[in-house]
Amino acid sequence: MKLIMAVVQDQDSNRLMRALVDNNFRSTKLATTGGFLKSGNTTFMIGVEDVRVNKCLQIIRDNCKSRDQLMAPISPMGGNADSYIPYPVEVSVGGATVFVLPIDQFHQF
Ligand code: 2BA
Ligand code: 2BA
Repeated sequence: MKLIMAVVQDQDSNRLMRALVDNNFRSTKLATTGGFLKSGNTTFMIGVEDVRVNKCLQIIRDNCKSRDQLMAPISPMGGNADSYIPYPVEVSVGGATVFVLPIDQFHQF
């Protein structure tokens, strides 16, 4: 068994969750925050049998889009002036950042 952890954009999360349910994958959705943009994103924890990992990855790929997002200028107020960015910067976010971890044990009590 593997644990798939997928960080996706909030806009894609409902569609992805529906697709996972439709394909009989069980998951848990967490509200998370990206360290760089400091804005909300969504992390899915999906425990899957080894033989279904590729199918799950395919579903994530099909349901998560990459988007450009503007990063607001960082105010120097109260902070280090070295980190001041005076203009908005466009960054490309997602589709999905996915980790596949081995599961040592899986219990449901
Ligand atoms: P939920 O996904 O909201 O599922 C709640 C309960 O609904 C499940 O209880 C199960 O009895 C039933 N259920 C879920 N998916 C089903 C399906 N495809 N067909 C039939 N019945 C289904 P639990 O199995 O005790 O799970 C409780 C919660 O634990 C789940 O909430 C989910 O958040 C998490 N979870 C369970 N298995 C998981 C897995 N493989 N990966 C990630 N999270 C899991
Ligand atoms: P954030 O950390 O808010 O990052 C959003 C986007 O900003 C990133 O998109 C990337 O394009 C850009 N970015 C992040 N750090 C950067 C840096 N040091 N310099 C320049 N640009 C940077 P994605 O790479 O698609 O990542 C989307 C979200 O996935 C991230 O949100 C973070 O929550 C998560 N993530 C990405 N890589 C991760 C990792 N190695 N470990 C844990 N979480 C990760």
